[in-house]
Amino acid sequence: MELVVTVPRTGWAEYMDSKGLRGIETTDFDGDGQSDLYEYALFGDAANSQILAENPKLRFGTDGVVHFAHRKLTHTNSGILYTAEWTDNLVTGTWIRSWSGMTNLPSGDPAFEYIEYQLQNLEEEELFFKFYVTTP
Ligand SMILES: [Ca+2]
Repeated sequence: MELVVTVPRTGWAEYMDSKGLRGIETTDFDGDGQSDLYEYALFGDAANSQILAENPKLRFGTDGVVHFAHRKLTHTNSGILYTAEWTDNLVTGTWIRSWSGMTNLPSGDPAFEYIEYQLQNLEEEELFFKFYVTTP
């Protein structure tokens, strides 16, 4: 008896095939300064240097709430992990993944949504944000 286990392909694997990419996350196939993985994860085109990924957006609301938003693939098995962190001190602070709130918003493209994180009631004079996309 032979047992064959088929692992479902991720959206990242499908994307690499469709674009003719080499499958190395840090490769910049089209030479535009953005990695193939970053472009796939954030609405860019890894095979077209004219279509760059969309960087996260930071907005300070008049209500004192800080909004940090990024695009996120809606693919159920995208093969991408999105991590957003903040700290109030780059020397002595720790990077925090806990936010006051998080909202899913439509992006206008069915392949993506926006994830918006909120921070409120903070007394800090400075805030720093770190964002990265990785494979699991
Ligand atoms: Ca690129």
